[in-house]
Amino acid sequence: MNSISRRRFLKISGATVVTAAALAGASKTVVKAAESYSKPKGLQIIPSYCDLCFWKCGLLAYVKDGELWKLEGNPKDPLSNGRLCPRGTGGIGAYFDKDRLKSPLIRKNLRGEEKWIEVTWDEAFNYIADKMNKIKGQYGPEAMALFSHGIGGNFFKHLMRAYGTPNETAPSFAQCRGPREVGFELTFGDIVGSPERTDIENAKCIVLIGSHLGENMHNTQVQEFSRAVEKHASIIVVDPRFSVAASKAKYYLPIKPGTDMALLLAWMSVIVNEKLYDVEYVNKHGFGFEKFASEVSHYTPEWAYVETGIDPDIIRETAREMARYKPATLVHPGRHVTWYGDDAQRSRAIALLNALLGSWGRKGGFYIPYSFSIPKYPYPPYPEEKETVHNPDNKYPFATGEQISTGIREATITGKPYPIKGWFIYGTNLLQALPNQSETIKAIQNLDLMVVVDVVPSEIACWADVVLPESVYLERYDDLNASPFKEGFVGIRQPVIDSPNDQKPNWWMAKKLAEKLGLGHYFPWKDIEEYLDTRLKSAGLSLDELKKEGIIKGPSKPIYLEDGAEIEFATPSGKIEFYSTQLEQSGSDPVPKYTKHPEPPAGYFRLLFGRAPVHTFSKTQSNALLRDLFPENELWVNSDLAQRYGIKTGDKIKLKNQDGVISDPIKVRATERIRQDCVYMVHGFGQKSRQLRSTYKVGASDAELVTQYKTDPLMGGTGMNVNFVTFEMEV
Ligand SMILES: Nc1nc2c(c(=O)[nH]1)N[C@H]1C(S)=C(S)[C@@H](COP(=O)(O)OP(=O)(O)OC[C@H]3O[C@@H](n4cnc5c(=O)[nH]c(N)nc54)[C@H](O)[C@@H]3O)O[C@H]1N2
Ligand SMILES: Nc1nc2c(c(=O)[nH]1)N[C@H]1C(S)=C(S)[C@@H](COP(=O)(O)OP(=O)(O)OC[C@H]3O[C@@H](n4cnc5c(=O)[nH]c(N)nc54)[C@H](O)[C@@H]3O)O[C@H]1N2
Ligand code: SF4
Ligand SMILES: [Mo]
Repeated sequence: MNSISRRRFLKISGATVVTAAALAGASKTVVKAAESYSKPKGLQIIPSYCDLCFWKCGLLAYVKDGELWKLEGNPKDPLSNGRLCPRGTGGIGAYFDKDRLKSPLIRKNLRGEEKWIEVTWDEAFNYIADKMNKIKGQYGPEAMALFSHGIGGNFFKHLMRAYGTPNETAPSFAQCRGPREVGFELTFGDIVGSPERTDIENAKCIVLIGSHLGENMHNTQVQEFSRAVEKHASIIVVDPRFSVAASKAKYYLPIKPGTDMALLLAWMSVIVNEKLYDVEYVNKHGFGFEKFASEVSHYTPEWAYVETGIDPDIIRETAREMARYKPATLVHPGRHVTWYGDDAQRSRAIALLNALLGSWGRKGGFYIPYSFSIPKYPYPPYPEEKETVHNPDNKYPFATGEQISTGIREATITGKPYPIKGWFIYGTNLLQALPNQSETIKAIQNLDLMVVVDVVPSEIACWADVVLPESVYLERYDDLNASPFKEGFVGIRQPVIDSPNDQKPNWWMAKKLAEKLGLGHYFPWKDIEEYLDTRLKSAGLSLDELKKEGIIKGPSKPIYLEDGAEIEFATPSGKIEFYSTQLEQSGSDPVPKYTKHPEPPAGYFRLLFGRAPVHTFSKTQSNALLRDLFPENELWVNSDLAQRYGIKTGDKIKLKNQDGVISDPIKVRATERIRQDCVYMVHGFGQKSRQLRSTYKVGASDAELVTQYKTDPLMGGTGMNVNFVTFEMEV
């Protein structure tokens, strides 16, 4: 098969552009307020960066006679390389979204009833400031917690620190890449980070363990993957589902879900026992190799076969294939790795496999990233803070500075170690993103204040006391983007069009609220241009130039060891820890071990979920351009299984999980491309906000069915692939 690749990638983007233009044409009736602005004549091309996901690709917005026309990649931007992904191209739909929030709202009746009173910004800020002052007086400032995802949260993070709370978190860590960062840090003394430091383009062998690149559409990675495919890189895909990436693979390993650790251990045993590892690299940089080798050498491919269902000969062959191309073999670390609760150890096993192949710091493996260093704004010091509540008694010994979101939720429910009475939520849909919705709702019911800043009436906004409507990314400035990458650069987000109604940007809200709270001196700048100008000047750069170009590049540096890049292993031994004394001291396994995970009971199937190329989590379903391309999610069911149950493609069924939760109806997609012990759906659908008319109960919600989760004992991440569902036929 030859699906994705550059051609398909372009085809999808192309289709989106056409629809975008059509929608822009039909827009005049939608955006009434915009008519009153005096629109500039002619074509303007304004650079900015995308926010359809958090990758921050540089874009060029084409505005014709004052109307948004189209979005393209900024050729100067190293992340987009001049091309946006299909979601980014469809970003115009966020501006035209008919369900957008238009003015601040205050709750009228009970939480979750979705009855609102429209208020002015001043009224909204007075209400919030009054409640925040009361919370501070009664419980202390630490009783407020901030949940935020995306760069737009920066000014609220600053506000909350100024107010005096240390509690700040996001589901994009402990429900996403957290375990990976901990597993890699324990091994190499450094995290993978975002954008991932994966040199996909130069890899000669790429191993994808569940990372479904091509459906998971992080632009740079997908472009690099297409180029690697064109250069005939050897691709090994491990996935219970025949993903788009699997269709590019030389080896496809349809693993039994939850058994990847067995495969990883067997691969390492083959590489160690056959002495296929990078001996020089391991001798030079490794610590505790002998102890590690003697532990892993017992895991034979025959043993792993029983766990994983993968033929032992294929395990040997793929291990040798990886070794053949070392160090240009990239065992991709994945991103959404919160699967089974032993995820930090599984990620550590992936790190160790890469260490054996010598790929950390090497071309075609993991490069050494750097960013353009732009000094922070010189703010006054923050007040002294209490300890956070996310990890009481250091229960999770390797929890990081990125706090555990479910830990903050737990403290909100129990009031321990101290009460949390206010949630400020920016750009994160906690009902879709956190496991076990009923715990989230229980926590919400304990709050004295809940504020949601969003662009649409999302599911989480339904539960808020105050909803603040934000301008979409095309209408606002945000903080500078200086992501760590293969080259240093700084990118700007700037408005390309006015907000159609009374929406405001985050920086404005944070500053105004600070003033109401008597914290105005923490926002000494007049407006964000002054803030950006100050930061850029201190790096010797010009705001005017950045506004014109969108991107300014910094001085270049080598990024591979072989080119003279410096690498530091910030582990206790100063080396790559094949054997981890830190883990040993904490009473955990110093070398990863295999844990068997419970299997679905008879008549039940493991619920798996992932991404569609044209949607981001739960945030793009109401975007008409993207909805056009992928209106609702489907349930992947193995064809034989479907036949046994008498269901076929196109039928609508409901799912019931092990706790009796029943989903909304979802269309069946009977396919050979998935194992019989699991079913699969795209995340983000089945939303329950009535005001979000275009998405209300469209498709089914995986989040609703994730009532069980397994917490990672090392770092507190929540494994969510541990739910089982059965089919409910009558719809
Ligand atoms: N289009 C689009 N792209 C995105 C995003 C988006 O919302 N939309 N979100 C971005 C973000 S933040 C993240 S974290 C990533 C997530 O993307 P990834 O990190 O690639 O993926 P996951 O969601 O963990 O994995 C889903 C894949 O894992 C497989 N899988 C499930 N269980 C197992 C198992 O036990 N073993 C193995 N080997 N495979 C398994 C599923 O069949 C599926 O193919 O995507 C990023 N890219
Ligand atoms: N069941 C389940 N849970 C998951 C996942 C899964 O696949 N399945 N994936 C996990 C992963 S990998 C991640 S990273 C997290 C992601 O979790 P979240 O970060 O919570 O992502 P979304 O669900 O897309 O929520 C984004 C919210 O921001 C709003 N929004 C969009 N644009 C703007 C804007 O410009 N300004 C403001 N203020 N708001 C905006 C959207 O309307 C939406 O309400 O979820 C995790 N949780
Ligand atoms: S990957 Fe796509 S959606 Fe994400 S920032 Fe880049 S273009 Fe936008
Ligand atoms: Mo994520």
